[in-house]
Amino acid sequence: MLAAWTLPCLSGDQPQWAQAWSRNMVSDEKGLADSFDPKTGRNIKWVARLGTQTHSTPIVAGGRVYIGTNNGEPRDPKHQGDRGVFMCFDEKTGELLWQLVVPKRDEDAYMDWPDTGISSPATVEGDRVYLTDNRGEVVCLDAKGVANGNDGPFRDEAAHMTSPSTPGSSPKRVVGAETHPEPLRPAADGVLLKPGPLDADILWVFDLPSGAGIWPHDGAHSSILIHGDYLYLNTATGVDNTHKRVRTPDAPSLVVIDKRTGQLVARDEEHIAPDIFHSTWSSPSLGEVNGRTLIFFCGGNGVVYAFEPLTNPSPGLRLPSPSLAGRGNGEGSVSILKKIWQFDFDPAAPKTDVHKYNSNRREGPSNLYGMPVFHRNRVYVAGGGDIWWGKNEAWLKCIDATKTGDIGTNALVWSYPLEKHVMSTVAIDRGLLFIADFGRKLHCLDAETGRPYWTHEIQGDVWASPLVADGKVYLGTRSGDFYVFAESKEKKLLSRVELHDPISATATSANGVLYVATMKRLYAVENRRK
Ligand SMILES: [Ca+2]
Ligand SMILES: [Ca+2]
Repeated sequence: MLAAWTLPCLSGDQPQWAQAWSRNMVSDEKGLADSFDPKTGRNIKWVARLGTQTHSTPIVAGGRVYIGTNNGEPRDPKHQGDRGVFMCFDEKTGELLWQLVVPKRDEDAYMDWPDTGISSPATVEGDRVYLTDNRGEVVCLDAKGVANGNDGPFRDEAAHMTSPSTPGSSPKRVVGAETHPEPLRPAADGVLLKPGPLDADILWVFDLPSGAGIWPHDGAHSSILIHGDYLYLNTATGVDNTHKRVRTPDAPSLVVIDKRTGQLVARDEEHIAPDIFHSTWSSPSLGEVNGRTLIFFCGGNGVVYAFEPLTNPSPGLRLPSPSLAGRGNGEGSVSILKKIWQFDFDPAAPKTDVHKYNSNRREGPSNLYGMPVFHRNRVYVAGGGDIWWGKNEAWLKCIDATKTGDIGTNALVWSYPLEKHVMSTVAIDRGLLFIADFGRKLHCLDAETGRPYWTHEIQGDVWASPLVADGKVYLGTRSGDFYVFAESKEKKLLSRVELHDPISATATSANGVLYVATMKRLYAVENRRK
């Protein structure tokens, strides 16, 4: 029975976003397609309907494909209206197996932006699926759903999926409104939706606003890193609805949660929050530097940090147990992450009163969206002015990860100016580095020196990261174009597929299949000529 419970992660699975845990956007998959055509079905294994906005990257594990989306095309008639949705498909057929449907935060639209759905990619280990949802809750789900029963300790799925808002009502979008994040209210009429076989089975929930004291802004985007028994994640804490005020100056930016219990066990104490220009959307990475394991993390203040990971407690040692109820962060009962170094990504930028540069496209602080990629004792970080509210300037920087303390220019190996704003994470393979920016350029550099080999003008803004797999570079853009380049020092465009709907997701490859998600569709692409 126990063996039947375990869903093994096959060697060709992709159970987390990018490589575990360097976050390098590369994959060892072989025999992938270099083009496909949804019109004729060429190289298409299956197509699944999503909602109408999909900003999450597909994750593949244990025979299932997971992706976050919205409820723009309801798959279950009982769930109507704007919701965060997280879908689980059968890897072979694309059949929808179950979905997590989460009501929106309706106290303030700026805490959970309308129609954006669940943007976070999942992280899967065995039969457990870890995810940050649109409400800023970290949830642990059963990969088998409720088909095998509603497992606990969490069994209140009915209340969790029932929205208190009346259908068709939209949350307040009032700049300056005095709101604060609130727990999910019970429905006014007291009637709860009834969980069915298509609904997710939640095992535990940790609410970041009430449990860790964060201020949700726009929507969480966290790719959870697992190290031993601990989940490391960025909290997506940010500014309020004015975009010029941080109301939770003591909020953590990086937290650690026990994967077994869903309890908060550690946090950073770097006082990052007051200087967060927008939000905290960059997920942590991990690497071994001269025999020492480090967690790398990009703060919303434009500073890159290295922390020592928590060591697993020996059996019998009691973990601190912060209160999950009420406000505050369980002060006194939560460990503080030990910092090894910090690197100011943009030393020339203003350091005080940063929010006065809101909407200034020429001058202001940097922030960081892409993940810090660890590769051969170096950390590669792309960042710069905020896409929506900040300066245009952006760079890719290569940092020496072997230093300690407040590491400045002496830790900077090289810096490469990007065209304009950047959300991508780098892909590094065979000495080549790929990244795309908002200047609508794909860049191929020498990873060692930062010297450019080539750039290519692409259609549309890039929210995704390039994926390098099988000697190819895959990249989708917000104009709905999907590009395939050769992984080569010489520029060679292999194909460009027009998918018409914008693409935010990074392509994923697993078990010989390439997954490409647009706003509305998930394509499983398979090379039929092999
Ligand atoms: Ca179950
Ligand atoms: Ca449950």
